[in-house]
Amino acid sequence: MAFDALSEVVKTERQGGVLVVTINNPPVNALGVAVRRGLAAAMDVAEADSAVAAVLIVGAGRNFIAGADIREFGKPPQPPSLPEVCSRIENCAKPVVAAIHGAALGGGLEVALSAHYRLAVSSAKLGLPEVLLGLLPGSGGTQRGPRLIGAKAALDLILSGRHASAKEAFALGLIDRLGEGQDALAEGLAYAQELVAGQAPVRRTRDAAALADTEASRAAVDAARADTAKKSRGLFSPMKIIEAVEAALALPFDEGMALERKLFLQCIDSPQRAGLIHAFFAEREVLKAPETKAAKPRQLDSAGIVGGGTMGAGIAVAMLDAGMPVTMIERDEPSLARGRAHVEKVYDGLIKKGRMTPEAKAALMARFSGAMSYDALAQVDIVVEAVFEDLAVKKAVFAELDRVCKPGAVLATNTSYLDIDEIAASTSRPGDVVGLHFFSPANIMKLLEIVVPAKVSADVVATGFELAKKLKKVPVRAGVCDGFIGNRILAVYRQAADHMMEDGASPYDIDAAVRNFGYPMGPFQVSDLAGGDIGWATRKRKATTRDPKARYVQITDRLCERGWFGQKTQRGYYLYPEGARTGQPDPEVLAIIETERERAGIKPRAFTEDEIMRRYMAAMVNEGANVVHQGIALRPLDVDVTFLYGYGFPRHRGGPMKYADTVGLPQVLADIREFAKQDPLFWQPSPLLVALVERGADFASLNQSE
Ligand code: T1G
Repeated sequence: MAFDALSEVVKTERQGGVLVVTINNPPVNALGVAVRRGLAAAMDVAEADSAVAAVLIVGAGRNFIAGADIREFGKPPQPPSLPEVCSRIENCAKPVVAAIHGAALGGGLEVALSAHYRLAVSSAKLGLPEVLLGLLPGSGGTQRGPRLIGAKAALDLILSGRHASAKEAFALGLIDRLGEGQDALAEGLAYAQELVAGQAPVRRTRDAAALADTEASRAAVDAARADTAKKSRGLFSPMKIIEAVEAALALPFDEGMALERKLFLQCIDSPQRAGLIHAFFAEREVLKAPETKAAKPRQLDSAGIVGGGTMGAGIAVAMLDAGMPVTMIERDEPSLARGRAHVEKVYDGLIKKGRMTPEAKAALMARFSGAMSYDALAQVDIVVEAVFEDLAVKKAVFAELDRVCKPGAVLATNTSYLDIDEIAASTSRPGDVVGLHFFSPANIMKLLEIVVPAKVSADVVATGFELAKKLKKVPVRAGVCDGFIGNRILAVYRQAADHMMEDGASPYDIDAAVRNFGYPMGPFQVSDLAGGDIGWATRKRKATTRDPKARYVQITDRLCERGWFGQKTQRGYYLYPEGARTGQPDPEVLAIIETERERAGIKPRAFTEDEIMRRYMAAMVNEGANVVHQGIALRPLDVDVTFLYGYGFPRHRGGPMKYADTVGLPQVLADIREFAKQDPLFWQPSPLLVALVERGADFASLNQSE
């Protein structure tokens, strides 16, 4: 029987009495309009063909269906809608089987839920992750899901957005059959033929009865609402999800579907949806750097780390977790022992929490070795230097690496500030030197700035990206400048915060405003966590080159002079009695600020939360524009991903540059020009921002493929 193409992405073929409907819409079989039309047409074919006794829906390629086509959101909807396609499938007069492999996510799982029977191979992943995009399941997931698996299980899946394994899905009742092999088509066909032979009836999920225990269902909804109220930190869609699932308890199916649709469209209109979908695509676009397109990565089977301090040990853990053998170099035995202890401390902590066994730790540590001689690095594929942040010290390390490492080894530095071109130039192989800027704790923080010096070869940069993939990090390509992308922009908006503090805003009000904006912490809490001594050392290092005309707020220096570095000294901007992690406002700090204002001749004034955030974000966005303008970041989305994964920027706002587009660049520029009236030296509008406003464009216009 020849294939009958209902659309270029959906094909049908009758195999015996089963009509096999194959979705083939690379890369992930997203439910774009052509797929929706193809599926609806396939149901018509099935019903019209008397030789068809059952229908089997499968996906071609790596996945079943990864959901609605996210790129269609925000654009004018094209019929049929996915809810219509799902009810078409559910109302098919012949049994419909969904055979799942790879991902069945969002609308993909909703298509499967509208089928009458579901099978999944053991490697399949099933979930309703719409909440991660600021949405809710908009094609029956909130109505069919609870009816099939109960309110509690459905709310857990939908509110977490997590992917359930096929095994768990089977246990939940989300699927009826767990495939033995990995061939969904073969397993699905056998299952459909078995159903036909057994004259299995059409079984609509809308009629499933897992909500029968109304008391338990009610309790699940109430518990989820209470928990979400505490945890959702201003997110829009979680409460809409609960409202939709609650409707499944109380309303007839069709009315529940209508309410789900209404709530779904409210989520579509929320700016959080735009921010979260931007983040989804941006974290995939950052992988597409000129070097990753132009070159293949080098071998990456073994690694060396120079330096066993906090960063060196964290990087070693990340590499051990990724399955790599790691050799750590330290200058002497005690330092090496300290380095090993830092690494072991991470795993001992996991064992204590019951998240690792001593055997697993032993297996990991078996791939860890330490040495004092650089000769131990002669055969490794990549070395990451993580020693004290001093140029002379780093050059000495690279001279040793240049002497011992094999040809083709990648020589990386974890410097956060120093000039990598100068470090590279100190070796005979500058083409092999690259910056790999990890963030502390390096085994936890996802961001990895891949810093590209002038002479580096493309395959070395591509190797940096490959390492990021191996370590499950999010890589962002950055050019060489003081602070690269993240720390350079941080330095500027941190200054803006200091200016506001000296002008009258309390550091505690500034932190509160930043938290209300969606950050986990404000700038003064962050500096207390990181330790004020690091910033102090940087300010002292820069004192000789600082522009004497530039405003310099000395308040933090006053605290550092007293040894108040933050959590590690039980006080900084906040007091941390008995090592508490949450600080208390400190009246002595407020007194010091008062004194500094008098010394600087400043009459304090009031700041509203709105003004605090406009200044804070204007400083961040303006410097972000400079970083893009100077080619340090490839696109505005690279700045966004840097701040989402390295600086706690609230994901639902999409990143600073996306946020600026949401506010409108003319407004941001107007704010900067307003602020420049008091301080024209600090508030110099970025030429890129001015140019974009003049041509009526936004930052998104520079994110090509978006
Ligand atoms: N729509 C459009 N493009 C998508 C897509 C989607 N749903 N999913 C992935 N892509 C693109 C992605 O941008 C990338 O493109 C390529 O596919 C490979 O993806 C009505 C409202 C499925 C687990 O949230 O989680 O259904 O960069 O690099 O690592 O209720 O993609 O190559 O150009 O991630 O193998 C709900 C999102 C949608 C799932 C595969 N679904 N996708 O991971 O590949 S909302 C999701 C994923 C919805 C309904 C609602 C992952 C994956 P490019 P990749 P991967």
